Amino acid sequence: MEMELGVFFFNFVILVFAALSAREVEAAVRYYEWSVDYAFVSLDCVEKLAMAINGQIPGPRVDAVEGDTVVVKLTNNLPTEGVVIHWHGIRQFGTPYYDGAASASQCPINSGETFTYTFVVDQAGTYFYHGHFGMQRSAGLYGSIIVSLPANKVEPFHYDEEISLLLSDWWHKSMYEQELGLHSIPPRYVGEPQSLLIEGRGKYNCSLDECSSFHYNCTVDECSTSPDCIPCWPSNPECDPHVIPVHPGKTYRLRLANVASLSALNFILEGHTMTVVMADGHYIEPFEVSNLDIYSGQSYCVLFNANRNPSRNYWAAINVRGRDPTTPTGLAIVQYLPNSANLLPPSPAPVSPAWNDFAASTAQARKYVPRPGLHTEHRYGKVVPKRAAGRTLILLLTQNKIDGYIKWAVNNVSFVPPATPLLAAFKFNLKKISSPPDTPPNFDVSALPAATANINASYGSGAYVFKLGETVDVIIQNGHNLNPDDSDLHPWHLHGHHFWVLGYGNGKFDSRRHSKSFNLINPPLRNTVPVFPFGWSAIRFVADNPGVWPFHCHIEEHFAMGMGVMFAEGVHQLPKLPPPTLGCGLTKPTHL
Ligand SMILES: *[C@@H]1O[C@H](CO)[C@@H](O)[C@H](O)[C@H]1NC(C)=O
Ligand SMILES: *[C@@H]1O[C@H](CO)[C@@H](O)[C@H](O)[C@H]1NC(C)=O
Ligand SMILES: *[C@@H]1O[C@H](CO)[C@@H](O)[C@H](O)[C@H]1NC(C)=O
Ligand SMILES: *[C@@H]1O[C@H](CO)[C@@H](O)[C@H](O)[C@H]1NC(C)=O
Ligand SMILES: [Cu+2]
Repeated sequence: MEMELGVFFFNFVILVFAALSAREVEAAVRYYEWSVDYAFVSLDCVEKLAMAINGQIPGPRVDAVEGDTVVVKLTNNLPTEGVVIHWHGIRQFGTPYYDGAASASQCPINSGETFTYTFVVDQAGTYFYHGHFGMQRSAGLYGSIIVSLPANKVEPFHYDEEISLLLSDWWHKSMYEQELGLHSIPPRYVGEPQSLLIEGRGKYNCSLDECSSFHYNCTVDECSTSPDCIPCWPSNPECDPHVIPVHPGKTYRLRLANVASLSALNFILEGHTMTVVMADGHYIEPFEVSNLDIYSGQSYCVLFNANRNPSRNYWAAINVRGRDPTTPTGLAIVQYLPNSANLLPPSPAPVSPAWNDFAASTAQARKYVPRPGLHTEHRYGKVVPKRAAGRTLILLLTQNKIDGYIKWAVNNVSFVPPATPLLAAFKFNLKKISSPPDTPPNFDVSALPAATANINASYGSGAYVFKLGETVDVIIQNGHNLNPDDSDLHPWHLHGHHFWVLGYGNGKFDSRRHSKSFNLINPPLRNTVPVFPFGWSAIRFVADNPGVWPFHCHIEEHFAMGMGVMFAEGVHQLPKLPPPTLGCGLTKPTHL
């Protein structure tokens, strides 16, 4: 144990020193101690088993200033399972082993163990963290990371105060039932969420008692004497709507992030226009919206002025996009002070554009362009390489079967998380790691994607290996589900990088025709990009961050069913791995 602490301390000192010398501004250390536990929660009034950090869902908010070092000492108090936390949008330059992705960057933190994450937040913006082992994010393991500008820098827009909101979806079945259901024959899909949550609050109608298991006005005490009863109690303060107090006339910066398991969301601030100013931590040319699409894994900053009739309150609302919704609108209350928080807005729940209006969604996705001249002093401010990439991957997304199980596959390979974290496997050369195909087998531009006779795919746990500094283009090509007429929307997220979005298109990607349409003038930098049904999305990044970085669909269920790949870069320049990140699979001491 002493030895482990020594290693942590060593890394810690190096990091703070590096941050100081690079920026010549005093960087602080933000220290957190967290305990991960199971908890009975009633976020939408219906009680269920979930995972909480320090008893909270969302977990504690991480607040830091650009250049600070965040230290999170995490104790796993889950009695029977491991845990990891991923810091979504933080690139972990020099610390790939603290990225918090099971099977990629570290071994799961075992039950009863304490592990300390130490990393620099090098770019101001709105980020979040979440569980990245199995489907732990959908169990409630998530929270906000807010990185502010240091005192010597100013935002390129004005606001008086700021508010952060995590948006998500919620099921009454536990994560375990959901996961086992997906891995069953026939599959038991999780279905649409029962509720949508804003800052971990929703409101299920307790009278909708499909299976007579929970009852209106049934408290925990009453249920304890009735074995088939699940508490659902609408006046339970735990499921009171989240309240956003505002002062009339002031301008607010709203930090939004979608941490949903499944749902693409559309956010509305009733009666208020929003000006979008930041996407995934990058300043963008401001534009106004009345409703904002936000895909799982994405974050935005929007400004609004509390300039409406102050005698009433208003709804903040989220609706499902991209899937035929059966889930009611998720609602929070914008409280115009000094009105009471209990003053319900007099209007019905705000309505979003039709769930399948993909033309509207694509048009909004295309509106994001970077705000020029900002952040140029930083590593992330560098311009997009204009020359053709050294390596181009075309990743075809299909739904397949393996031994009768329904899976998602990328170029016919369905990802299975390996027991040995790939970072350690490369670092110590522990095993032969397979390379999945760069392009889909039998990819013919004249045919529709994945019109394959053989619906069977294969399992894989390999990685794409890139040379350090190589420019990489990835075309994510949507195919179809087992039903050939059906294609889902998939938000794709890359760890360790922010990538340039070069373009979106419908149908099949034709490199000769479509690469000419790439935006190489001012493509936006992001870490999560939607891939629309039967469409493609093209991204570019530079493989300049030695590590192993998951690139995957941010839908929890899809990644659990194999929809992801691993990118390994600079594998001969990997840093020393802290011993506490090891200990599983082939990294057991007997193998080293
Ligand atoms: C809740 O569901 C019941 C039964 O379907 C319905 O009568 C009632 O109007 C619903 N309440 C609300 C607030 O939607
Ligand atoms: C639930 O309890 C509240 C408070 O005791 C009561 O006002 C309400 O009528 C009850 N609703 C039902 C459907 O029993
Ligand atoms: C797919 O795999 C199943 C066994 O899991 C097998 O019965 C079937 O023949 C395979 N299909 C093809 C086209 O190979
Ligand atoms: C996909 O993988 C399966 C199982 O290994 C194989 O039978 C099939 O031919 C592959 N399909 C293509 C297009 O390579
Ligand atoms: Cu997906």
